[in-house]
Amino acid sequence: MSKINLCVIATAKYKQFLPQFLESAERFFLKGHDVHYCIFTDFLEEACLFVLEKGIDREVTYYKVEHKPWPHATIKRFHFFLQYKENLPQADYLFYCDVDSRFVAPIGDEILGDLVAVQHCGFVGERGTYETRPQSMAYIPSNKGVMYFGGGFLGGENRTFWAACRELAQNIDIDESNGIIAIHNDESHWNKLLVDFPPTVTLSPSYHYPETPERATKWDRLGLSFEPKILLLNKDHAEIRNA
Ligand code: UD2
Repeated sequence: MSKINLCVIATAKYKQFLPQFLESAERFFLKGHDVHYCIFTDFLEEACLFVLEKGIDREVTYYKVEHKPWPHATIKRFHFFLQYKENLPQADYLFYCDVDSRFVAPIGDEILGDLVAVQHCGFVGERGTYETRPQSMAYIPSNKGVMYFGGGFLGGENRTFWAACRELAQNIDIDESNGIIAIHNDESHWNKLLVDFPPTVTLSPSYHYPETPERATKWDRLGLSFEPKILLLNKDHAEIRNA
């Protein structure tokens, strides 16, 4: 049995996803392992109530972070983790998952590895939309990069996870000091890191599966099909980010 920290960020309107996220993690995420939910949120009391109401059995710890307009909550994710590194439970592996996700089938030992990434559902068979501006630390030249990874689920073994967080936070800070935000925020930096340090575990789009599988039409054309394991929930981007 391994000790696992599952990190999730839920600020402002995204808190509405927390109950279903935790409920589904209880049912499907690494059953048989010692999983601790680490919730980064801007409103501790409200978040705690959600959990009490839903009767989550596994350990939960809350870490207070400031909410700022989009894309702060996502692009600062590695900063949030590092800010509380010493307060997080000791773990063998750490994972991050978007809160607007739902685990819909058993997620097991296949996700345990040194550096874990998931292939983006929308870019199967394509190179994806990397950052193309050389001024950005997330820049990937046209002769590099073969697969596009989603930012919605990532993780790794303790030391590797923290080394990656430090590298990513530093690169995001450098961009910020140069007035640059990478095209897909944290996801662009994550993809750049994976060009330099390829993942040891590459998860299929089963772990990045759109709730409305329109994007999956490409899969049909390629003769591919995947079973959903992590569902990416539909949302009204403009409405939910308006906080
Ligand atoms: C993609 C990635 C996401 C991130 C983002 C970068 C997937 C499934 N998702 O999704 O991980 O890399 O692109 O642009 O690959 N959040 C809050 N409060 C807010 C806003 C965001 O808590 O006000 C958190 C929340 O956990 C959310 C996550 O940040 O799930 C990412 O935001 P998103 O889901 O809106 O990002 P999206 O759909 O662009």
